[in-house]
Amino acid sequence: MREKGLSSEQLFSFLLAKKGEDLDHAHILSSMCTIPHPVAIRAHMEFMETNLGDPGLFPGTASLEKLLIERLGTLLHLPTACGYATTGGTESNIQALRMARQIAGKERPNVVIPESAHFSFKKACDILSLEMRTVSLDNEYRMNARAAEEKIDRNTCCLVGIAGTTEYGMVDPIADLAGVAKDLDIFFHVDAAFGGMVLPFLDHAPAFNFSLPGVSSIAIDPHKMGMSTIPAGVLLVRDRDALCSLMVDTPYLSIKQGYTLSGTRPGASVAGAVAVLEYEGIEGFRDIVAGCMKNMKRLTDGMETYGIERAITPDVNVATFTPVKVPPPWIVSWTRKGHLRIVCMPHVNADVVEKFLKDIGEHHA
Ligand code: 0PR
Repeated sequence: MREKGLSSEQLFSFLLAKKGEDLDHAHILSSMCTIPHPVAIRAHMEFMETNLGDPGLFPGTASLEKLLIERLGTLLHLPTACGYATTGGTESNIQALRMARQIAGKERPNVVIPESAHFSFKKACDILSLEMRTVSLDNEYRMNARAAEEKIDRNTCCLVGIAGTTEYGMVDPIADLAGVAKDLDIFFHVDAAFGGMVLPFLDHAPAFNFSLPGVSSIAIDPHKMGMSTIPAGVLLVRDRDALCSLMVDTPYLSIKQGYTLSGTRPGASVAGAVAVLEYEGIEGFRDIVAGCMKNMKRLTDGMETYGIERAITPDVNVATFTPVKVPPPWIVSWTRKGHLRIVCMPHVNADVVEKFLKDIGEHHA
């Protein structure tokens, strides 16, 4: 540390210069995060000092977390769902697998997950010493329920399905998988970290939520399509006993037991997440999601007029294409199979799409 501190002027000129080195969202087409909603930013600022790790000190903020769980549980067809606000999909997925492992109590537990699963499952399996069994995908990048069933044995503690895959935006056949899990009495976790805030607002979305009796838990992230501030994830659980299998004693806190992974936890981004839900409502989110889908369609049509074909027609707003050179300053990403990937987040608006298409047109010709 410095012996003598900086003046606030020096300090902020240093900090803002660093911020200036960051890339501009106007050209970021690769991210599953977006510019936070103005009400999320305002709410976040109001709740800076709150710590949900000691909720007895912040009962008002804690009740906002409860409201967040209730709102998202209701959105996913289980108003009585329990759960808590995590730091994002990674923590939700780790905790879901931890729950499944606790409940099953197997000596050599394994989990069955699709090849398309986010790398957070690899982390979860490493931490929890779980054998990870991956199921290959069909030609539409979805996991087949029969193929998943073949990998399940008496040591399987969890089956995982993805509702909105990171790379291709596909939804696994969640209803079929839920049926398999129900028949075999296996914990079934749905990773809807991305798709959870998209699918409920689409007209013809595949089933993926708690309306399917076999679904045990769902990860859904306000800091992705929920337009909240980072970090804001949510883990929703059907059965309170399952969640309570994660309980540890927290003797000197205002609550005597806790099931969260983090200790100190931000209330600010929880307030941010609630703010967006309350401000936009179902109507607002329908418009936001419809806008993203419309922009993705325009992008896809535009690319195809240049002969750049889509890799697949996605279920949510993740567009993928046959590879093509992309000029700077555009930031895109590439799937493991080498497809060009563009996530049509709210900041990738109609204007951005037109500018991108114009640049691609000039370079591709
Ligand atoms: N599950 C799914 C389906 C995901 O897509 C992601 C992240 C996670 C879980 C993990 O969520 P957290 O990152 O919140 O723990 N998907 C993006 C990815 O890894 C996250 C991301 C966001 C990446 C913004 C880049 C970026 O700029 O690709």
